Amino acid sequence: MVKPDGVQRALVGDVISRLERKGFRLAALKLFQPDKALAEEHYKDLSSKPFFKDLVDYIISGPVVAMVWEGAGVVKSARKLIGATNPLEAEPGTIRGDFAVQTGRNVVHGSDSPENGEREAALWFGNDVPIVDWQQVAAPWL
Ligand code: RTP
Repeated sequence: MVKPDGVQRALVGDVISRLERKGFRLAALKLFQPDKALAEEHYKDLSSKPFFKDLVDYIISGPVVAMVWEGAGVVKSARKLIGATNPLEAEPGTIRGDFAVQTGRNVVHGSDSPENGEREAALWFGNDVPIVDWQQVAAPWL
């Protein structure tokens, strides 16, 4: 997901481009304004954290871009491309390392397991996730 700060800063294209160039396949995409209930459910594992309210306020502060990406090892690899949670600790060359300075404004979210990816896709797109099943004709090994 491109978080509201990423959308406001016109970084959507760059985030998509990095995942595309790596060799992953975009399977679903949606720009929308999340509500509080959805943000709270998405981050429910963090509900006891002191920053939870600020996190939810941040996620609902504007439109986000939810995406489903497919490809071998995509969850682990996308987390590497995204970089550390604290952008000041994220390596240069990662999305957060290149574009952010605050943990509370770190541009993107990436699912931390395939299971959570499926849970989050159902949450953000609805149970019938509109996955487009297609092949990269120019690079069928992907
Ligand atoms: P995400 O879920 O957004 O991809 O981030 P993550 O796995 O790298 O980090 P996680 O621990 O799951 O935290 C989720 C988001 O909460 C905000 N956060 N703020 N100390 C803080 O103020 C703090 N810690 C985390 C960040 O926006 C983080 O991405």
